Amino acid sequence: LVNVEDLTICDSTAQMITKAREDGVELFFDRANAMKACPIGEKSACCKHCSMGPCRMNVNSPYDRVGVCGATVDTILARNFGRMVAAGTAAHTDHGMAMLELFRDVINGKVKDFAIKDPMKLYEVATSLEIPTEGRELKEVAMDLYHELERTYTQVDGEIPMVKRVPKKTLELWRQAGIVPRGAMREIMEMMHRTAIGVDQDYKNITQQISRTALADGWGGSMVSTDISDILFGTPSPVEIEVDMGVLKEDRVNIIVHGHEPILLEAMMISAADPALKQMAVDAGAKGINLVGMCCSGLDVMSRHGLPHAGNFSSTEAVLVTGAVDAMTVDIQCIKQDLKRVADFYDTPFITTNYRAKIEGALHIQLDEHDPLGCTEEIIIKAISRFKTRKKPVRIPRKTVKGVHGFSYEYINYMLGGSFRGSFTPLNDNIINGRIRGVAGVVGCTNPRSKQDYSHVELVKELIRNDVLVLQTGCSQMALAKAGLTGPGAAALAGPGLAEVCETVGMPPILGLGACVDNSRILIAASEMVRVGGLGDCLADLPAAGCAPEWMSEKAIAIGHYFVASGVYVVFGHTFPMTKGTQFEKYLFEGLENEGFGKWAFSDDPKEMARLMIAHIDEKRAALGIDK
Ligand code: NFS
Repeated sequence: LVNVEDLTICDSTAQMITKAREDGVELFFDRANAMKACPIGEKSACCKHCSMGPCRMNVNSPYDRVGVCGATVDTILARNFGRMVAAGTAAHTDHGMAMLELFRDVINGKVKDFAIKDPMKLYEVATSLEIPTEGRELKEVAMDLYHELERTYTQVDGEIPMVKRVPKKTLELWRQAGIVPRGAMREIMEMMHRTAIGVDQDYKNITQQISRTALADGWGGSMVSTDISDILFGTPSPVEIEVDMGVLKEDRVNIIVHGHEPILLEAMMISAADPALKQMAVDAGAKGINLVGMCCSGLDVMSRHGLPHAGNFSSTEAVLVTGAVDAMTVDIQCIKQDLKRVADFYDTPFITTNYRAKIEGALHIQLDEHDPLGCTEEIIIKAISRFKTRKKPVRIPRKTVKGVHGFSYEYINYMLGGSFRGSFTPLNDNIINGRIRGVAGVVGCTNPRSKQDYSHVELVKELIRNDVLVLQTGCSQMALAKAGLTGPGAAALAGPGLAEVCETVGMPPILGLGACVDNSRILIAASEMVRVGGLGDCLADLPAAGCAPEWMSEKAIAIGHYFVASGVYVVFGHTFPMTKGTQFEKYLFEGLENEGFGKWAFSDDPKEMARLMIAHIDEKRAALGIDK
C-alpha cells in the first residue's frame, strides 16, 4: 500500500484512509494504485469506434501504423478528444436544461416550493440578451427569457443567445472559423456523428467541431445553468464558510448532499428547517439536523447560503468512513459507484434522487421538482432513524477551516467599483500599472492518481506570490479552502503589488466563484475586462491563463477547450489524453494560437505550471505594451 502522505495533503482524508484500511474497506486511492493505467489508452492512442478494432497505435512511434480502416493517430486522437468534449458538454448542458425547465415551471406556477429570488438578475440577464424589460411584468420578461434560452439547446441553425455577450473581435474570429454554436443538441449530435467510423478523418476539421461543441458548453449550457440558478436561488455574495470534515457533528443528524444540481440541496434546506422534522431529530436524541454539502452541489449552495462543506471529489468515500454520516444523498455527476459499498459498510443510507443517475442496489427516491419536499423529507426521516440506531463507532476528524466564498461576477464588479457604481476599471487599471500581473483561473477536479489537493495549493500559492490574481471554482476551490487560503489572511502570501490591491479593495487574492458550471462567471468577468478597455480587444489579448492541475472528468476537457476556443491559455496537469510528437498535439499546443485562439499545455509539476502561466501572462503584457 502507498503511504497515506503520498496520497493526499488533506489531513482529514488521510485519517480516514488509514481508518478505512484498518476497517478493511477499500477506497479509490488504493484501487487507483493497484490498477495501473493502460499505457496506450492513457495517451489516447487507441480507437474502439467500430468492431474492426480496437486498434492500438504505438505511442513511442505514433506514425508506424494506422488503424484497420486506415485511421491515423491524429484522426484517432482528435476523435477521442472530440467525444470527451461531447460528453462533458452534454453533462453541463443537460444540467443547465434541467435548471431551465425548473425556471419555466416556477414561472408558470407548476412548481410552488421555489420562486424567483433575484428579480434584478433576471432583468440583467434579459437585458444582456436584448429582451425588452421597460414597463413589463416580471413574469412576462421571465417567459421571454425562458424561450430565448431554450434556443441554447434546441436551435438547429443560427447562433446561441449568449454569444451576444462575447467581445466583438472574439465573436468575429469564431464566425470566420465557423465555430459559433447553433444549439447544444445539434453540436453534440454532430460531434458524435463526425467521430464515428468513416466520417471526419481530418484532425483539423474535427477540431473545428470540437471548438463549436465546447463553446456550446461554456457560453451555452454552463452559462444558462449559472444564470438561472442565480435567478432562482440568489446571486452569491461573499459569505464566511466552515469547511472540512470537522463540520460533521457527532451529536447531530449529519446529512451529506453530493452532486451537481442545486435543486436537491435547496430542497433539503427547506425540509431541514421544517419544525416537525427538527423536532423528530430532537426526539431521536440529536441536537439537530446538520446539512453538509460536498463537491459542486455543496459549492453552489454554500456560496448562496453559507452552508458548511465537507470536502471535494477525493473525499466523498472518506467522509463515509467517519461513521458519522446518517445519510448521503446524490443527484448527478462525479458520484463514484463505490460510494454505495462504502456507505453499506458504515450503515449509512445512500440515496439517489435523479432518474438519470441510479446506482445498482442503492435506494432511489426520485426528486420531482413539482413536489421536491416529498423526496427530501423522506431522506431526512431515513437519516434520523439511522442516527437513532447508529451501530458503528463514530470518528470525525476535528479539522474545520473558515474562509470567504461566493464571489459572483456581479459582486466582483461591485467590490472593485465601490458602493456607488460597479466597475471593472480598477482591476484593469491595476493590471495596466503592473500591481496585478494578470489573472488566472485555477479550477477542476482532484484525482486519486495525483496527491489530493497538492498541485492546486502549490500552484495557487506560486501564482499569488507572483502577483497573479486567482479565480477559483469546483474541487480546486475546496482544496484551497481546506488549506486555509480562502480568507483575507492569504494576502500575506501574495506578492507586494497584489497584496496592496487586496488591502485597498478589501478582497482576498484568491476568489472562489462556486461550482464548475460557474466557470462561466470567469468568461463573463474576462469579457468585461475586454469591454472596459486598455487590455486589448479580444479575450486572447488578456494577460490571463487557466489551469486544472488534477483533472479527471470529461467535463474538465470540455471546460478546458471552451477556454482555449475563447482565447485563453490552458494548462492541464497530471495527465493529458495525447500522444507526444503528433500533428494533433502540435495543433492543440501551438497551431490554435496561431489562428487567434488560446492553446493547450501540459505539465505535471505545479511550479512548472505556474511558470508556464506566468510566462504567458508576461507575453501578453508585452504585446499590450504594459510590461515593466
Ligand atoms: Ni467539476 Fe464538480 Fe469536482 Fe471535477 Fe467533479 S465535482 S463539476 S468535475 S470532480 S471539479
